[in-house]
Amino acid sequence: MSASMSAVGLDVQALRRDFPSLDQQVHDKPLAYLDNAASAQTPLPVIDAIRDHYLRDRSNVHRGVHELSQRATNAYEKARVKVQRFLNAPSYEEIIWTRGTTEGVNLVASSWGRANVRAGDEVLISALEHHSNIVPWQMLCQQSGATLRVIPMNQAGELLQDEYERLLTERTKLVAVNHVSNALGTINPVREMIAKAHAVGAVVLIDGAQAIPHMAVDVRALDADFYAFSGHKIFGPTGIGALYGKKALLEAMPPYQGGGDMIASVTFEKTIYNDLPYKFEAGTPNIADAIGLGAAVDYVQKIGMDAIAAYEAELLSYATEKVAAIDGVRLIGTARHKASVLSFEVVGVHPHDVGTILDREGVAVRAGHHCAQPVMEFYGVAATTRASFAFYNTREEIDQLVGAIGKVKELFG
Ligand code: C6P
Repeated sequence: MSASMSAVGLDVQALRRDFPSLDQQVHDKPLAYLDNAASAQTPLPVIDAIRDHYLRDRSNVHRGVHELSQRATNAYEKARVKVQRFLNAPSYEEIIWTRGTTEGVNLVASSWGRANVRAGDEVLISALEHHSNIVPWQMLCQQSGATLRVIPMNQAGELLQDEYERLLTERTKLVAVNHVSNALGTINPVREMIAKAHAVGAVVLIDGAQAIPHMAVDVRALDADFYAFSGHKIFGPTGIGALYGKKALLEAMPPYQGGGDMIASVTFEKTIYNDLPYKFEAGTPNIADAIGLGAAVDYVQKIGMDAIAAYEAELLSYATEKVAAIDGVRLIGTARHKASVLSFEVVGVHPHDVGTILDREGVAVRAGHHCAQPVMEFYGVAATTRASFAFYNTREEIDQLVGAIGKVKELFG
């Protein structure tokens, strides 16, 4: 085992060389990038895949008979199959390219929701949701006359499963919950939650934005009806993501948007829609970034999702112990099952001040409400400071974080 090998066998120093952006100074300090839950860094193979597309194959997809268009189409569709296999989805037809998790949720709320949700029905979300898994359902409920219900949580940030069971009734048409909370890091027991929802006939959407970079996701084993994620959280480009949906559901759903590529034929009298997945992909897609996301999926699979999860569990436990031991620091979110997120407050100091001082020490974190204002309200804070880890982070970077929090206390003590 080389000196840079972790206890679980990840050669972190070697992996870091794939991420040139990690190797820089910020305010004359070495960068400790601990804002991965917002956007992770991008490795060279992903950058190369995008570059290769622009250098060699740049053209539109599904439209040209010429060589460049054929090559671009092949690479683009190959990337879809990579995502399909990564999620263990039965068919490539069930993978729809989106701009990210937000668009995936909006697609389901607009298309499935408008076709299936009526006055008197209920949509069930949780107290842990990101705004993008709240607002589209609120909009749907306002339009349809349905009622939005919320699964409550405890002080640790765990959803109350008995309350969940109580809220599930024959009126529940859809359950939308995240796999991992972005504000607290709680891993929700989605497999069991999906089974319970199915028992009352409800359809389930899982917001996988924060789970996808940290653990193996198997949509078949979960029996998820819809699973949405974003490319930029899994070391891929921004502006691209994917939505998995069960074929039977997708086939029965009306299109989300109208335009080119989503049609089989158009006359002024009638349009026949294209087959899956293209029915949901109107207009020229984000070709280069879909290819980049395919490369990102290859990249993490090469490392191994289980190895990533094991290494990050070690890192989170080290960070939790170190940060919790600092006098005057309160951890926010202490669920038994957590992934890669450490939210905290330095008592008496505004998180924006904490974030700014940490930045001066080279430590990049997110300070704010994390687009999860109901979570902040639950804990009675306007915002938290959030450190979030990826497999390329190290114990030394966590020590740097701890030292920087010490600086905050020195300045505000
Ligand atoms: N959370 C964070 O710093 P988009 O913006 O569409 O890629 O992802 C939205 C989204 C949905 N669900 C969860 C659980 C998320 O964490 C996010 C994005 C970022 O926590 C940016 S707000």
